[in-house]
Amino acid sequence: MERSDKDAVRAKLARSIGKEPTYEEKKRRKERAKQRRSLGRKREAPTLDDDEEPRPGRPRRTAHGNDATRDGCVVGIVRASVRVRVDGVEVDVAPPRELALAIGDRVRLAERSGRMRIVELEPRRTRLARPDPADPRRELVLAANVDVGVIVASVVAPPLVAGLVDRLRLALERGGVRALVAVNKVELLREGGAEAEELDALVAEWRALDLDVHRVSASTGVGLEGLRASLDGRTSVLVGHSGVGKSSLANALAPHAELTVGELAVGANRGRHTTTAGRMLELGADTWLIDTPGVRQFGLAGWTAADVRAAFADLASFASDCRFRDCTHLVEPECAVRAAVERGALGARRFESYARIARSLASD
Ligand SMILES: Nc1nc2c(ncn2[C@@H]2O[C@H](COP(=O)(O)OP(=O)(O)OP(=O)(O)O)[C@@H](O)[C@H]2O)c(=O)[nH]1
Ligand SMILES: [Mg+2]
Ligand SMILES: [Zn+2]
Repeated sequence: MERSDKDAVRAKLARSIGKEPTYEEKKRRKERAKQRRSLGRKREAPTLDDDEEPRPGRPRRTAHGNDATRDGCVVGIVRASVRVRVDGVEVDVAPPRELALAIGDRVRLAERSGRMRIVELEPRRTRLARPDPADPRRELVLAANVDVGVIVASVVAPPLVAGLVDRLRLALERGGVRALVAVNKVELLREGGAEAEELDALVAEWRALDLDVHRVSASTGVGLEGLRASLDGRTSVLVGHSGVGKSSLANALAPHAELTVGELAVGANRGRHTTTAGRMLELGADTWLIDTPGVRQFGLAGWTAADVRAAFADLASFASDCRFRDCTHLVEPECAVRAAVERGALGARRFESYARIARSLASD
């Protein structure tokens, strides 16, 4: 390279880091500002908590300016980019600054300065959300626009945490998502053992509450056909504690998925969380599955005591006989719910799971 060339490159670099914008750069910036203004006018400020119900047949908002826009679905999110499926192809785009996206979000893309950018977020039809640990008044959406939430638990390693299943179910149903349970690693159960009996009792309890339960094993394939059938033609999300086998199930269900499972990342300093970002996979025609990172706890911030009472419909059916109309069933005298537990009309475990959640509300 000639010396003068190098000088020219240096001068260009100096300009490009903002010291002295070139004429072209000034023109480009002006153009971008104009696009941002027109975008701001036309967009109906999508937000994280957009509660607007999608209206069937609602006419599409007009495209921005003369740009061609494309509809896509968010299938993956990592810190530096968002993966969007557009017309059957996955593209990586920059995360928009003003929108917090979730896997499953429907977005609109447009070309901006030669790159595809997300310019609009469609209202979410359903959602699985939890409070942001950093700011419990804010919600983090784990998955959007899903039909089914598969609560994955494992019989042993890690042991089944019934309370987490309850909480996930409440959060799913509140977000408009039908919950079902997949109990994984069933091949590890010793037949007739205490754990097997314990599981039978829990499963009976869940089924009595109209919760579909599948006993499965990602390792042996047991029960996968039944689970697969209940996901057919729908979009589903796998949720549950870390290590229960969500990614293993996704791999077993999706023909070409190669998600990382447990062993490979054990020992990493963040503990056992193998999956660190959600991912949407194609299981078949119109059938999609989202794998999510494991949750340790699942807070229900934003829920009132009345919300929780209403969510436990089986308890509520006894509550009309409580002495106090706003009885919490925890401490009040002449409580018909606790009386029902005492005479065996209401499962003690079911009551305990209610009581645990009701007591913990303040600490979420
Ligand atoms: N015995 C047995 N082990 C399983 C089964 N399914 C998964 N595992 C093992 O359980 C461990 C955790 O599996 P993952 O699929 O990574 O669990 P995960 O729920 O995705 O965990 P996170 O990504 O951390 O949330 C791995 O060692 C798997 O091999 C099963 O059906 N039987
Ligand atoms: Mg995983
Ligand atoms: Zn009561």
